[in-house]
Amino acid sequence: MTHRVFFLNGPNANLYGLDKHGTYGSESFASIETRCQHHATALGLALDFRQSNHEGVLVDWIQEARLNADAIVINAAGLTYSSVPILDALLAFDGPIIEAHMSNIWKRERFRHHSYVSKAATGVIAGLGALGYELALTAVAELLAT
Ligand code: DHK
Repeated sequence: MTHRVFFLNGPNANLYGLDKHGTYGSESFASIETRCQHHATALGLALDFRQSNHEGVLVDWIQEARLNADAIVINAAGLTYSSVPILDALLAFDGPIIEAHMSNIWKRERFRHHSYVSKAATGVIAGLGALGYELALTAVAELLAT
């Protein structure tokens, strides 16, 4: 059976590679998605990779995952530190949840040190850029296989 994974990306993730400070590296969001799709295929996962700048859309997708996904990888971006609605939606999901961040959020400003998403996450990966996204998919494949 092919496991289905929702990889949900929050506000401004579509700007990766375009940020003049280079916080998230030089790789474009489209290229990161391509990497993740290739890696998911190699792992035998069906990947649904999505991005929205809107909190309610992300909540709707997390609720949709209850019916249409076996696991969630989520980078809620700036909403990580504020969104109780995203936390509540994640808490209603039964499968593994990996919280992923491109940057090492604990090396950055204090306001990025408290994650609501972490309260629902099975595991957290941060600071490894797009490699971390691939590792998140590897983790999901392992967790779903056991
Ligand atoms: C991405 C963002 O857009 C920020 O708001 C977060 C996260 C960190 C990341 O590292 O992927 O603070």
